Amino acid sequence: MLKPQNSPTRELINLDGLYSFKVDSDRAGLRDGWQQNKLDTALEMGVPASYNDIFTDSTIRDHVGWVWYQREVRLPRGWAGERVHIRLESATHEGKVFVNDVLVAEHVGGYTPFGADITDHVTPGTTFRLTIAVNNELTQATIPPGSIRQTEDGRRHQRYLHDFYNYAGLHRSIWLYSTPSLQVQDITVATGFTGTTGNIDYQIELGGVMDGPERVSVRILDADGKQVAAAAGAEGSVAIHDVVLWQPGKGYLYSMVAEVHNGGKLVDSYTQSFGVRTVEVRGNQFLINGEPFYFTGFGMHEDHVTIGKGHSPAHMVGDFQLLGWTGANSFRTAHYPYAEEVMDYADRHGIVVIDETAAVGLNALFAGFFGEGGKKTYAEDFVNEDTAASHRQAITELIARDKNHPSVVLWSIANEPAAAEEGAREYFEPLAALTRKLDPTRPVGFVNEISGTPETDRIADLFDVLMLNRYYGWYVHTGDLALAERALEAELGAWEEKYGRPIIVTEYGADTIPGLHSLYDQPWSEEYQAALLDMYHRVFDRTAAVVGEHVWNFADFQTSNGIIRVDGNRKGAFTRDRRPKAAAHSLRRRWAQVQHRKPDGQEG
Ligand code: GCB
Repeated sequence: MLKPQNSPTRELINLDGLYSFKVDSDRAGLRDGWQQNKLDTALEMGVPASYNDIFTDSTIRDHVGWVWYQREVRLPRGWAGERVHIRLESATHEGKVFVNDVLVAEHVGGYTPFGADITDHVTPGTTFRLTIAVNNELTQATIPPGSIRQTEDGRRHQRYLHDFYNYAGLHRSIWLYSTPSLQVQDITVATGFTGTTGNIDYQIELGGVMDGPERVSVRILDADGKQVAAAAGAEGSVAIHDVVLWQPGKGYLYSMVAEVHNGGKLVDSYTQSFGVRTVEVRGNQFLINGEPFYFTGFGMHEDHVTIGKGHSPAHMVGDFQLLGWTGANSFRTAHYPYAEEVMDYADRHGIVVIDETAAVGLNALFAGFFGEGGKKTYAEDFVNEDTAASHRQAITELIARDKNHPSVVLWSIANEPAAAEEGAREYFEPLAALTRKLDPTRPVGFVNEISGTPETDRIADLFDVLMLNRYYGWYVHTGDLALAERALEAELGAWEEKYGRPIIVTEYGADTIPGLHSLYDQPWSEEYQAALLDMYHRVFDRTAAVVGEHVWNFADFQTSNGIIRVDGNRKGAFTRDRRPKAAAHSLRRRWAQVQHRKPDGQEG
């Protein structure tokens, strides 16, 4: 799935900004066809952003159901004869897009793009009414899953089994773009190298009306725009001599200009960037370009004050600066695909990414927090065939969007599913196979929680890498780092011995209130957070199979209301407004020694 772009044959208009906004409290909008008229509302809402923290009215923040966005859009006169498309980078969790009265696109899954060819519904040089309905409901059939209950006083309440606030709305950009009727629809690039020669296998998919004989060709440009290779055909291989590899800390990118000619005339042109690199798991090592790679960094969240999960270029650059400052060479897109701009930035700056689907909370253990102890995960009333279908869609859409990003070195197909329960293998075996089929070039993993021990886990062998979230010293052996250290070392040792595969500890950390200090091992203090991380690092340094450390979390983030969270999850090395806690400084000291390659453009 190609990101829209401007090119010699395509034009792109950004539709971000203010929209009329209406909350559908009575669930009347779809029934009454709100798209047919100007929305009856005085509210306005900025796009992109979550709407939840924008308004002072708590019924908007807590609303469960549809909200509606609307604006007028003028189509350029010059687009006559072109195909016109609309694309939403995301609508969390479900979106319906109307052009004037007509439903042109609908999509479930809050973190991946969708769109439609709207040519037949619009007229160049005139305006149309764009209406977008967005639903934040999570059910057994969605990824992530959730359930809706009626409160005693008749309100609808959304429950979910994940530890981040259910922010909703139009979190990412909206685009209007033109293409020729015969167009490049998809490009897949796979790279390798032998000695100093890069080998690029590519595949180009055309769409639209073919009036033959189309001629497809590619030109490869280096980072300075100089042509270094070329080939003809919609599928093939090209060699790049004296190749410059994409490396952690050095995000060197080439461009593949894919062109379609017909009768000597350029019909379509699309430029796909890519990096030449390899990824491989060998024994207990994770290799990038044939060299052992050690992950330093964080599980993150798209989460900021006011805008919630809204993408903001300035906030994004700020977060990458802080990653560089701590010496992080990588991060995990916990617990959903991030905005594609984030992946592009990581590509350009040589930051390594573990790319995760939104499959978080597939675990009855967490239902216990809501008084539903004893529930089974893989059962008709919870993770069932509908969940599996949405999960397949989530994996398919993630790979379709992110397959050409060199920064992505590993797919994480779920966070903390029930791995030790009956039914886990039957559920995950086909999903692991699907992921490998869709992308044979990258390793595949899932993120395991503590009830899946080396003895009880039923699915670890289906995956290439062990990704473990462990909270010894926090949820287990709280405040006792000595016992925590023993337990952690014993468990990591058991995984190492049983599987001989690389282990990335994808979460470890402690909630910490900035400014709370203690001489003792006191949970919530800044000293305790730093001491806990130090303890983990001692164990990692003694365990050969550990190839990565991702602290939970990069920054404090918002959660739903609950008595174990104080204004959100406070395990950040940075506060929610991105000030360093003591732990951020100690991570910076450690990672300066662990990794020597700094991301491009970052102050060391
Ligand atoms: C986890 C989850 C993460 C939570 C974290 C915590 O295991 O993967 O989403 O936020 O624990 O802090 O409890």
